[in-house]
Amino acid sequence: MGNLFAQTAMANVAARHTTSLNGKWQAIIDPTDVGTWRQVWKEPIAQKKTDFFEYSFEGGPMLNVPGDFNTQMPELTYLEGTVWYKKAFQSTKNTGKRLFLHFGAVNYMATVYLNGNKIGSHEGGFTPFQIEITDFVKQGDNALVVKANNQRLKDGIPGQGYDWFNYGGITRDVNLIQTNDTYIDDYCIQLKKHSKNEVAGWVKVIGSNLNQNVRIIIPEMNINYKTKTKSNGLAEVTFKASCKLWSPENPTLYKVIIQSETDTVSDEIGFRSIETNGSKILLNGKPIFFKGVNIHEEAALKAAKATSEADALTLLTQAKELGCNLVRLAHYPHNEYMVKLAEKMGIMVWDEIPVYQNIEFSTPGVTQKMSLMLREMIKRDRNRCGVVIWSIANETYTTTPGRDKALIDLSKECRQLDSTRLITTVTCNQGYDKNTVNVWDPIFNYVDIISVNEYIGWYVPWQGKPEDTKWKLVNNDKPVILSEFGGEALYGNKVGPTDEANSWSEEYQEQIYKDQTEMFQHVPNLAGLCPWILADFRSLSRLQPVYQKGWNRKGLLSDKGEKKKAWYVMKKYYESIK
Ligand code: GCB
Repeated sequence: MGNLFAQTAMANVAARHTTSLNGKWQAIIDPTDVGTWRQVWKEPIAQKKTDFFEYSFEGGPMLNVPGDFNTQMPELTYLEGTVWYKKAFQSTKNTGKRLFLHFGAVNYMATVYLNGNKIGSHEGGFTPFQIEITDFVKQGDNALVVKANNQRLKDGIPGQGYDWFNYGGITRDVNLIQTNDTYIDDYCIQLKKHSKNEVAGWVKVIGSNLNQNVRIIIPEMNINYKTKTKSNGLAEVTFKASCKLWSPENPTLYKVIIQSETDTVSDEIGFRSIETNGSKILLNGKPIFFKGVNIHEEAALKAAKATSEADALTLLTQAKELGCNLVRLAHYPHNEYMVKLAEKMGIMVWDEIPVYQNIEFSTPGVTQKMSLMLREMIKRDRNRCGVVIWSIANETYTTTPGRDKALIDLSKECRQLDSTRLITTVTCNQGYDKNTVNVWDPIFNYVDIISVNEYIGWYVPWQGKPEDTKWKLVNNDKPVILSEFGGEALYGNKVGPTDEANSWSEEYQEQIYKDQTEMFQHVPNLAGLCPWILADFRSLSRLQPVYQKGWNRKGLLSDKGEKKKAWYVMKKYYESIK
């Protein structure tokens, strides 16, 4: 069946007619990927007495889906390679219906086989994809095999080096989705840019009946809006709506029913406006300061990939307790539970794709991957009013060939896909000239927010008194977010002089935060903060054998959820901002 690629997943899987394929899957552990030439997905059956096969799903280990494979068996801890997964499922052929396989995410490369045939593949560990199986599925028993490979690739996104744990496998939910022949693939229902009472969007149907009447029903607002698709299946949506605006204080969501003649999808949507005015960020027309925190998709206390709504609740409750009104979901799109729950809890979301540090921008195919990941993320989250920022990259370098053009093009594509949210890119290219921080990267001319990672007091020593630090900006007319700052400390560690970085002491980290809060007062255009990071997280690049032990210890919380001294500094600072 050749080199088939998966499709970008339809929006809002939770509202579809689904059958979950979560649970125990059979597995073949294949670190050297021999299964590819042995073609394990064919699952041959011995015909003669002399036949034998050196592989089988039967009698092998079982893995939980969703879940990373690394934390499910000790021998998989450091695996960056192939695991084959198998799930048998029953299906009934329904005339006039279509069937899709939907994966929330598989890290990093997924190759999917059904009943012995390859049906699709997908690259990228943090975004959903779907494969239509209407024509491949059999009445009765079906065998689904997925090759999940989390090998790091030079031309991957992210590339080979990154400071988080490379959790592999089928890390998010798997569902079968049944639709009618023509179904609602995607929609966008949100306030028009700069408006607080006008909805502007669209609905897209896919299938053989592209000419359809479409309705948007919002019972609580007494809205029953009618529109029609054009011959391309796209219906424009525009109507007045007097709604309670969504905000962290009042995270109002409305039930919104999107209905075509052949499909209905129900969502909970909030309405708010987000924009900048000079150096200010305005939510619903009023200046807002982003009290943020960085979070990795790692389950608190479990040292494993976060996979469930309960995991999301724990992380977001911690962020709330710190006083946050925003979470930066670093450095890749987190699972949908996280985004939806944040919105319900009144926490704004910064969504980001894993264009991280040393990306091979000029290697053929790389910019296409970036753009696909961006489209997959936006398609999944565009109806989440909680998402206020799309971030297209973290810590890229002007010296990397092709970087400027790639990011400029991506920022334009992002704006074209969604002109309502704020777009940013994060850099750490600033210069330090005595006590002046010089933010010079011209890439900021193409985005709405200047986001700077500075680790003054940790990677970069203070050059004078924190409050005397001066900042020079490449563009004075844009808001600034300090998107990362902090330092490492092992919770409870009492060894060594606390005024030395090498002590890994809470006191040293606490002092960094105290100095930082002094400096914040003097950062021009400061509109938000995201300390690095909510909690200690696993990272194989952290080799210090006594204090780090494979963990990045910059958490305000330990990996056990204990509050370090710096937590209280940051919390107090957020409390002081009204
Ligand atoms: C950074 C990166 C982040 C790292 C962090 C660190 O600048 O954006 O991914 O984990 O620094 O701890 O060094």
